[in-house]
Amino acid sequence: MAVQWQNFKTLIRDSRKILIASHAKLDGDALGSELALAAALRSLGFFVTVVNPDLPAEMFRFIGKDFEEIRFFDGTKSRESESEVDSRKLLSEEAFEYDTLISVDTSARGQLRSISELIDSGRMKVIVIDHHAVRESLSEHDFSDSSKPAAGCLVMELIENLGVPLTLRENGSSCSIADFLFFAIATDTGWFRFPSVLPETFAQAARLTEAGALTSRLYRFAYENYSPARLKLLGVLAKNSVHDFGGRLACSWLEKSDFEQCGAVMGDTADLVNALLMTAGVEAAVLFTEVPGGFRLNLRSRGELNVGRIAGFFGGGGHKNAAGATVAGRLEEVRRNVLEQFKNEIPEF
Ligand SMILES: [Mn+2]
Repeated sequence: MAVQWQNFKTLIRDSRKILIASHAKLDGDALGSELALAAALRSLGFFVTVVNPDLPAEMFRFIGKDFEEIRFFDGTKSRESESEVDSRKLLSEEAFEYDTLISVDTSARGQLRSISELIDSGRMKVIVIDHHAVRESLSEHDFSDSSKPAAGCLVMELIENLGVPLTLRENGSSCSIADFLFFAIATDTGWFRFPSVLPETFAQAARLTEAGALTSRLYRFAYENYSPARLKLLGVLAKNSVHDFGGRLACSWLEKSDFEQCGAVMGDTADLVNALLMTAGVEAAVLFTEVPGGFRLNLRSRGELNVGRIAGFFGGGGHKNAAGATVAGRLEEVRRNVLEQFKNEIPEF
């Protein structure tokens, strides 16, 4: 059933100060949805602050002014040389001045970290806008729809319902609402190629493009932002790749010496595992990255193959198609154990 946005308007009629929050490890959907919603609600006269459990990745710096203004409530070091933020202090002294909290792209307490204390306090109205299939019930005011490929799709419906123009750009911001929403939807759908994409997703993308979203510029910021060191690391990953189970499983590894040779840092490995899915016939991929005492596993799969269970076996976690774990031991031993799990998990493999 379509989300009843009319009820949202009624809900916030008496709100004055609104917090917008999302999950830890912010992705493009979380960030784009938050910033679009914040701009829209501010244009309607609300006082709005975006808060998050941790820092957005550097790749999101292109959003400019808004990037600097995002607040953190989880005791993480705030950007650059600013001092450590005491989340509890902020939570008690400042956050409670807000009367409404809107959680976008998550309804999981664990993902909201200390922000969930605001919800549990019962001192503010809580509204959820999420698209994940598995959800906790954080609030009776839930505007979620798991048929949507991105939270940005829901936030866009809401903004259009509120009558705020998608072309709106706040003073000093480098992005319009259309840019934020396009970034949210495009990144959460792998630039419109995941099976979650619906005909209406393209219709939404068309409206955002009409509203002036800088689509190719956004693509560049999302995916063509490698450092030279990261590109070299990708080369090592490709060179080290091996295929097992008749080409259905691709593995590769990056050792400490590889990082030194490439001049790369741990953050340069983000999403590199996906490159292993590029070979024909591959159904799952594992990247082993050396960490002190062992290896970090990044697992990916397609379709029904559940790498989340494999990560779970090693004490990690994640989803069916994307998961991670850290395993102690030497590379050969860790790799052997992981292959063993693939054998157990998928007998027909
Ligand atoms: Mn999302």
